Amino acid sequence: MSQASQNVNIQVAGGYQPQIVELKAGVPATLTFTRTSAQGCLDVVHSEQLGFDTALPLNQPQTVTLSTTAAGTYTFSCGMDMFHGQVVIR
Ligand SMILES: [Cu+2]
Repeated sequence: MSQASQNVNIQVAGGYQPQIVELKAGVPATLTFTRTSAQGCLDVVHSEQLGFDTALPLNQPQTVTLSTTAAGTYTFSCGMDMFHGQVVIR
């Protein structure tokens, strides 16, 4: 992970792996979600707090860009708010 950017890969298969992502404030960040299991209802990942709402076609990595200007703990979830992950910006 360089200082210029932060790029985290999250595998989506019955939940999020890793489930908690830690990022440095003020460094541009992306999350790349790859759904590798057709199980469950994880075909959408969204976060009102972080400002994304993204469909996750099976085995097609999807990247979202985050603003890391405000430190804090943010939640993202599947489309039905059943599975959750966290982004911790500090
Ligand atoms: Cu769900």
